[in-house]
Amino acid sequence: MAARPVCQRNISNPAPKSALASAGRPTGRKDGLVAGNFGAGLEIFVNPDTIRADIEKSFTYKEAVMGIFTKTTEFLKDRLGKTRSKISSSLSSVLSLARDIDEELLDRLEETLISDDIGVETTEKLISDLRNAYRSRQIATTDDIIPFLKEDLKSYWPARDRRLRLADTGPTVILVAGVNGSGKTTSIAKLAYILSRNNKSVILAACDTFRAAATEQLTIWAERIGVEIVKHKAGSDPAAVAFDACQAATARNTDFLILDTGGRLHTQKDLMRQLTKIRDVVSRKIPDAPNEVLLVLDATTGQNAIAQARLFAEAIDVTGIFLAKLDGTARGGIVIAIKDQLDIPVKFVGLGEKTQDIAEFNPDTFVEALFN
Ligand SMILES: Nc1nc2c(ncn2[C@@H]2O[C@H](COP(=O)(O)OP(=O)(O)OP(=O)(O)O)[C@@H](O)[C@H]2O)c(=O)[nH]1
Ligand SMILES: [Mg+2]
Repeated sequence: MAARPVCQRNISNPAPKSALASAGRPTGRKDGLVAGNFGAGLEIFVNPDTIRADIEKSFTYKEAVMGIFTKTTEFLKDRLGKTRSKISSSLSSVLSLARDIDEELLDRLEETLISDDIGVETTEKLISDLRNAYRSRQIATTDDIIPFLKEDLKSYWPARDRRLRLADTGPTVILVAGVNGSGKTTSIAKLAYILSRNNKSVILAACDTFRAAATEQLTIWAERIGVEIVKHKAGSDPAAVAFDACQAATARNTDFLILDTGGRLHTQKDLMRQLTKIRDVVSRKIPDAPNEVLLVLDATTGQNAIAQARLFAEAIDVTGIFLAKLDGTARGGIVIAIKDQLDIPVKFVGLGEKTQDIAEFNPDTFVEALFN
């Protein structure tokens, strides 16, 4: 069996933070141990160094979890090749014709950025910033334009939480949703692969019982990756699968439970009803779960992906987007349009069909990879 990291216990066992919080009011010391008053006359002696070390480990753990999805700019450049060549060729064709920065050039740049799927609102903001920078002599020539756009774009994503939300105690539950074919099952396999290769225990739940092949597909991934799967017969109640999976994850102190869901039902209403039913079962079984509701969007569908996100967000509290298939499209600018139009952070991007082809979304690396 693979060695478990020392910090493992912080997700499986009661959080050290809450231990310290409940030990809250120190009531005395004995042999170097601090006594905490737990109320009702109950006093427990704990070693403060152990608690402190535990807390430090828990922070390290949380940071380590996101670090494992990091990819280099070179990797992203390679996978975003289609978008990159579209953006760079359209920008260079506009810039190569211009000698000075003037209103005509700014108009042409605006058209180009919109056609690169960057979104109307963001483009207008970029152009206005560019105009102000020119007027204030922050930039002087057309050579300054791309470096300026890059820096301006990077600042466009606020430092809001793009990290995976982790449970303080017990399993971290990730509910994965999205329309059929968007890339849910493959994206789940990618998450499970990276997590399990980093010594986190993972259980997958096959809640897409509508299509028999869906459970089969997830089973194959689970076997390949070497993680457990909870599944029922085709046609059974997806909420019952979720129930059993929560039970298994809690009983086994699993680090992550990831639930795959159906993307197609008789009607859109049925689909949303099923999703909220699964979510309700999960939150009844595990406090604060699901910690993350990840919506998988297919980047190749452009604006349609944004319309889908709105529908899902109306039905369920979507906490993050997994933007799949960014490698297969020249429409990578959609990440910027998503920022424009939705109040949901892109947390992960899918960059190929293999389990390793996943990266956490990092604006700096992304912008560097998009603009040469
Ligand atoms: N190039 C590329 N292909 C991807 C990526 N993610 C998924 N795919 C492919 O997209 C297709 C659909 O992926 P699935 O994971 O089956 O999608 P799903 O949302 O689970 O589909 P349903 O279960 O039918 O709702 C498969 O052929 C995947 O290999 C990606 O990041 N890049
Ligand atoms: Mg699927």
